[in-house]
Amino acid sequence: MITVDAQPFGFTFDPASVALIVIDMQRDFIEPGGFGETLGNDISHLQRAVQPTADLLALFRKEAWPVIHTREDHLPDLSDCPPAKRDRGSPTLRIGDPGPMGRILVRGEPGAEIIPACGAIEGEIVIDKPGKGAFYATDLGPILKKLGTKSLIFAGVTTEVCVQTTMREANDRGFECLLIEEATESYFPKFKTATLEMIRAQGGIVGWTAPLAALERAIAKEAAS
Ligand code: C5J
Repeated sequence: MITVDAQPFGFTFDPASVALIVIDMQRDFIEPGGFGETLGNDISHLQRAVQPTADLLALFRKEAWPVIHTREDHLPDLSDCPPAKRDRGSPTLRIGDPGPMGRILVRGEPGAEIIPACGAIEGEIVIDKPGKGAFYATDLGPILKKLGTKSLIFAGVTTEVCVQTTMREANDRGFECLLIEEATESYFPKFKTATLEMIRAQGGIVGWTAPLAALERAIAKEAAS
């Protein structure tokens, strides 16, 4: 067993039943000229999560532990996009509209792809999800059951939306969840701070948070023992 120095207390996992889940590191959310920036968001906040997420991916690949990536996107005919999601508010661009990197959040379009620094390699699982949570309307549950996963380590964007929603879904399904603090970001720094606090409040009501270095130390300690 490996124990990470985490908040609100040590996060212990079995390397035989851990998986990494990297949420929505997509071009349209993160890259200059993408949908996120078009909406007026400061994408530099999200870019801070890129290198730590790449480092976390490298760590899992070195250990040969399972890696799952998600993408928030929709079928080209938008049949999996509820009108409540597409029509809400009065944005200049909506899901399915032509945007700076192809149709916004449509599967197969350039903007829906994962940024190259965090892209999936052979053998890794990529899940396309129509919702904010990665369990809703996807095969994630059966995939984790088949892998025998009990503990999930989380990274990705945005902290308070798709990362938090998926972590809560996972927590309700009985998974032990750890969010790596530098490997997640929000367009709104105060939302990231609040989300980390919410996750670990009340004795870890949703799960744990820890810096990447704490996970690296814990793995190195186990390897040396
Ligand atoms: C994600 C969003 N991935 N903020 N989506 O968090 O709409």
